[in-house]
Amino acid sequence: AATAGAPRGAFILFEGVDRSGKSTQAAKLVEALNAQGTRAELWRFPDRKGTVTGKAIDEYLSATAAAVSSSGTGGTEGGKSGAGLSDQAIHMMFSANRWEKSRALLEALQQGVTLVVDRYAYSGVAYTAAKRVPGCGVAWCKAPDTGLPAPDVTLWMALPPGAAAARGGFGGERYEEAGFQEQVRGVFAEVRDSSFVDVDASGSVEEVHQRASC
Ligand code: NYM
Ligand code: MG
Repeated sequence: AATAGAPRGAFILFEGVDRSGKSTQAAKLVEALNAQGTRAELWRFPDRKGTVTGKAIDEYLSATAAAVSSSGTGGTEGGKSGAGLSDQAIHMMFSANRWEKSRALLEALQQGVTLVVDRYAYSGVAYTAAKRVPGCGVAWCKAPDTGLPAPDVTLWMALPPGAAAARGGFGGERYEEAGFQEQVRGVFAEVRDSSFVDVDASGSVEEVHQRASC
């Protein structure tokens, strides 16, 4: 039940390409909010652990190229059936992953908890549309997320082209490739809406934190 009289928490979203500093900044923002007495929690999507879809998504993202091609011929890679999912199927999985958490997300907000969320539906659209699969344009990509709770603000981690890749540390997951990341950035630019606020994501962790928390 909602805490009587508690003001609704804020839904603060971080979006950006891989290696733009979202996870670091989201964690720091939660820490700062809690330190100033605002109840805040860090959530992230994909939620790989607390969901039915999380395991398939994790298998898909971590699959090697070899595992992907063998699953394409019907192999299941030791039961890792997420590895060879089609572009359409994995898109639905990412969306379903958000829907799995949507009720709990609304309940937390209603109870006055501020949620700082690391990626959400904009990532869903950007990464799939960036693949340029025929029939899977932006409108198609947005459809399954229609009706999800919307963020109050989306902090866009703004970096010049190539800067995120130059930071290095791509972990070898699917999508972590500089050329593809630039396509992803392009779709983000196309789908940004009035919830977006640009945060200059260059410079030190502390500098970006100051910008993200004002
Ligand atoms: N990703 C994330 C998608 O492709 N679709 C989605 O809906 C979401 C939320 O998952 N490279 C991709 C973007 C990332 C990857 O996320 C894993 P993270 O935040 O890098 O762990
Ligand atoms: Mg990543």
